[in-house]
Amino acid sequence: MRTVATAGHVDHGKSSLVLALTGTDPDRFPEEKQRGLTIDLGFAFTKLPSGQEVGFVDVPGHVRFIKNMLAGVGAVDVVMLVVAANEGWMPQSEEHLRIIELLGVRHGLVCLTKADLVDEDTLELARLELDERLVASVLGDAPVVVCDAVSGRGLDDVRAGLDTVLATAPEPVDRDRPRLWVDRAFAAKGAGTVVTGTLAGGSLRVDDEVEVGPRARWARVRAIETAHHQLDVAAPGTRVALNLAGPGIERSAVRRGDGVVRAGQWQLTDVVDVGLEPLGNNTFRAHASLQCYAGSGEHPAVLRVLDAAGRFGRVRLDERVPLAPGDRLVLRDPGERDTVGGAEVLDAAPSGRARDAAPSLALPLERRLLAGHRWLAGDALGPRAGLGAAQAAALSEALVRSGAAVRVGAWLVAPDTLAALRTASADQVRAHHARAPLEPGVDLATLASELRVDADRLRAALEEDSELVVERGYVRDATRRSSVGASAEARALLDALEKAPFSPPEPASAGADAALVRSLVREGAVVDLDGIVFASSALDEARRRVRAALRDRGTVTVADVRDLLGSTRKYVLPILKQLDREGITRRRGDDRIPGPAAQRDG
Ligand SMILES: Nc1nc2c(ncn2[C@@H]2O[C@H](COP(=O)(O)OP(=O)(O)OP(=O)(O)O)[C@@H](O)[C@H]2O)c(=O)[nH]1
Ligand SMILES: [Mg+2]
Repeated sequence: MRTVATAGHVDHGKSSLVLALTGTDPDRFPEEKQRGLTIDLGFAFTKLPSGQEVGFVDVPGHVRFIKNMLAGVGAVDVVMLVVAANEGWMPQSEEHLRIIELLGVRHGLVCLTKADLVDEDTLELARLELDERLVASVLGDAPVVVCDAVSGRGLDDVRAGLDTVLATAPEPVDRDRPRLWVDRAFAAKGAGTVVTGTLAGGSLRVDDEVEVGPRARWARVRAIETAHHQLDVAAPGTRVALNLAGPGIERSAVRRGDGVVRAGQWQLTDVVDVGLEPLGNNTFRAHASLQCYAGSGEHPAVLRVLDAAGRFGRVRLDERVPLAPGDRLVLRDPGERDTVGGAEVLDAAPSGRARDAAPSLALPLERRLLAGHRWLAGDALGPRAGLGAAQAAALSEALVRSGAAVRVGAWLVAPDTLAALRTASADQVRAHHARAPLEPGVDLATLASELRVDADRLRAALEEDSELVVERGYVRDATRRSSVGASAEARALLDALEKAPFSPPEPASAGADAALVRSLVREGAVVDLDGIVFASSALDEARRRVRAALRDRGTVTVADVRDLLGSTRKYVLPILKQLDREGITRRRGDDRIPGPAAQRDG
């Protein structure tokens, strides 16, 4: 199935044509029927002579309801522009055509209707005017059909024309990234919440898990319906009604303008960087409050122009919607009630400052993303680039192969970014080694915060760096000897020693050989006192306790120290001899009194 939206000035006969073609009156509401005026979108289906199924989205022509018109054309790629022969080209004929162009619609059929109301000369004049209006537009080559909905004149030509246009227009794109902009949401009796819209970008199937933005609720597609029959799979381009099931998917939580996307595939965003396309002689003010139309939604938005030439802008929306590069927005001035222009999304989640953004926005998509973000998580590439998984994988391959990006852990990084980070890290680490030669290196988290990068990225960046080594949370120069204390054997010995600090086991009984003990002594993790190996922390603790006792009592015996440490003479004697050497204690007969270093740091 394909979907076609109507367009054209109020009262020009759009709904009448849809009714004549489908047998369904798209004006659903009593007020619409009463006033003979379309207020909100209407929907109808038919089968064309070729067998092609087509769904119509019938839009209102009145300028007051342009918001609803925009909601209807946001996801279609073919239009039927309707102009009444008796009135000719009117303001919303023009505005609708411009909107269609801004949205990137390239295909359509033009119907010159109400032909029964004019004579042949007037009809001919109307045709000429139409040609003039259309020639430089996207509908310059579109077939023009003369018709009227009263006598049925030309209706077969309209059907044939639609067939031709749909056959020439490219199939709706399928990137395996379905998105449905909700144009209606209602509670169906016994079925929960139903949303309708024109599916684009990929297929959806029953049981798919979807997110319903902006509130990013999770839901399951319970059923899909189109033209009153059930589908298991809906292809892009189809008008569908989705029955959604899930916690929090009550009717009130879903509105027109929401996006339904496959879970995890899209960037829900309320800030986008765009390329600006002012309409005619319009210009965008440097700072402007505008109405922004994205998909089927209308959003109060603030536009900030990013460059002197007015080519780029940053748009802040009132809420988060699923957007990707290539999406087109329409910007209207709520005060002037006028379409100022359009915008193409270039970056759906800009991370840098607005005033720095313009240069990278001028680049083609792949380079733009890297230039704008420096680091791109592999699984974010699809949402950021607006690509399905397979295409995103191919893009990341191509970026790496061309040298535009380097794979670092789970990220793609611009080579100059990586090089700069490594250089800055090396500088900091060497400075640290010079300052603190006994320390194993710089703490990774500290280094990361100094370099303003997150620790995971830094770790990944340094993993394959030949100059630096990350070990036990420290970054050190690769040319410095690795710390023995990091080994499992060393850890086992230290654990055993620390468990019984003042009556430590023989290192051999903890599985440590003499070489390991020597290395640990060199690193300062253990001390060897007359052949007995203690953890350095044990000696520190003994020092502390003996000092404290000397302060209290002025003198201590070997037996006192033995009790102080809960140990035996065998271990206490070597400790006291060490304290004598350090000048903390001094022998006097059988006692120990404070040595010259007793009060230092005590
Ligand atoms: N004589 C004649 N009248 C027509 C024709 N098509 C529509 N009309 C009448 O024109 C009026 C407007 O027709 P609609 O189809 O409602 O026009 P519309 O473009 O849908 O109007 P909006 O949705 O409000 O923009 C109605 O009174 C129709 O009966 C036609 O081909 N010939
Ligand atoms: Mg109508």
